[in-house]
Amino acid sequence: MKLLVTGGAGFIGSNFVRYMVNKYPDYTIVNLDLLTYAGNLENLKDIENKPNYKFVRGDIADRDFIHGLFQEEKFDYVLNFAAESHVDRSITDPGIFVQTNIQGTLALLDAAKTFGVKKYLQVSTDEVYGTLGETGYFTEETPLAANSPYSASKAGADLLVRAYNETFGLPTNITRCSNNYGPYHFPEKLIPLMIINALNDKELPVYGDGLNVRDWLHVEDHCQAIDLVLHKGLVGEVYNVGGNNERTNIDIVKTILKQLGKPESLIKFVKDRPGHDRRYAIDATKLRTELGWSPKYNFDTGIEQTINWYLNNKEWWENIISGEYQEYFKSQYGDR
Ligand code: NAD
Ligand code: TDX
Repeated sequence: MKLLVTGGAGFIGSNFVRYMVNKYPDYTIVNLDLLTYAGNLENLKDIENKPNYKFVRGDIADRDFIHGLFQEEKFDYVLNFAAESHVDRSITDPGIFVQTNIQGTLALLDAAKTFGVKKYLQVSTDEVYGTLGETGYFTEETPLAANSPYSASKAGADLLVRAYNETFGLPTNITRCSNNYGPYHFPEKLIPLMIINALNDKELPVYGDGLNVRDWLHVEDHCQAIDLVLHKGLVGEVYNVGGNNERTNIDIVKTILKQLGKPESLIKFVKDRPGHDRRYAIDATKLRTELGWSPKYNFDTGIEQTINWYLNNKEWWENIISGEYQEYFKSQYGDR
């Protein structure tokens, strides 16, 4: 079996590549990544020399390149993780989100249709469903109601995937996951940003009142869910993935400060994110009952391990925050 994993140098993609390379020595895993600011081959140092792993640098939205790659490699499965993934960046520069997330998905779908694959799996997000109030959960039947340019681009991509299944009979699945956390999470996102700022005794910028709720899932549990959907998911179906770990942002920040022994005076409430979704919560019943998925991490131990990972891998994140990312960091939060 030959798998194309796009975006395999990013946070979730690199965790997934590692998981698959180790679990399936007989599969060949081809990691295609453009290495944007978020792509980092350091994430894969421990497996880069494995015989069943190969890296290719390229853009999923480059149609000629993608066509050529499919022609040459004859993939059995395609898993599309590659995306512009940060909501705040989509507010300042939506165009690249349409380019990568929609045009890139279209180029992959066209190549999969032209050359034929056993399955095309699109890694999507719960953000396509919009926002919840105090109660209720997103199911696979919840209407799409994206609120940010990021989630709108992911919803557009999901509809293209659906259309390629309905119109052309391409065997597809879509997974929609809640917020992931764990090792190699890029330091622009809430959990790693807060850990790193706290370690550096810098302010922790909490948007609005800090009471927005996210449903946290350990990245390894997400990888296991994708593996299940790839092998057992019914063609054409959507599967929600979520850990039933709802936490307010301020709770997360306080948990981090407590474990690191840092004072809550570091917390700074800042201007809210425009269009900030209030609450996400996933109903993953379909994945649990139909495919037998069950997450192995409980949030309290998962977050403790994750904080320890950042403590033990200082060099990894110091390299990131001293590079190009620093400029973006400054434009968002000032030179602190
Ligand atoms: P990430 O930003 O850490 O990684 C994205 C990767 O895609 C990077 O390696 C980047 O170099 C690569 N990439 C970007 N543009 C590319 C292009 N044009 N061609 C090839 N590669 C390109 O993102 P992540 O958090 O790992 O998210 C992975 C996927 O999971 C995304 O599709 C995202 O929408 C989805 N998702 C993420 C979360 C989460 O909590 N992080 C939750 C649900 C869904
Ligand atoms: O500095 C911050 N302060 C803050 O209060 C940052 C970066 C975030 N926040 C808040 C905004 C959100 O309510 O924390 C919450 C989480 O924010 P992000 O880490 O930016 O994640 P989110 O916007 O929830 O989106 C993430 O989960 C779904 C991923 O980035 C998406 O790619 C995924 O689809």
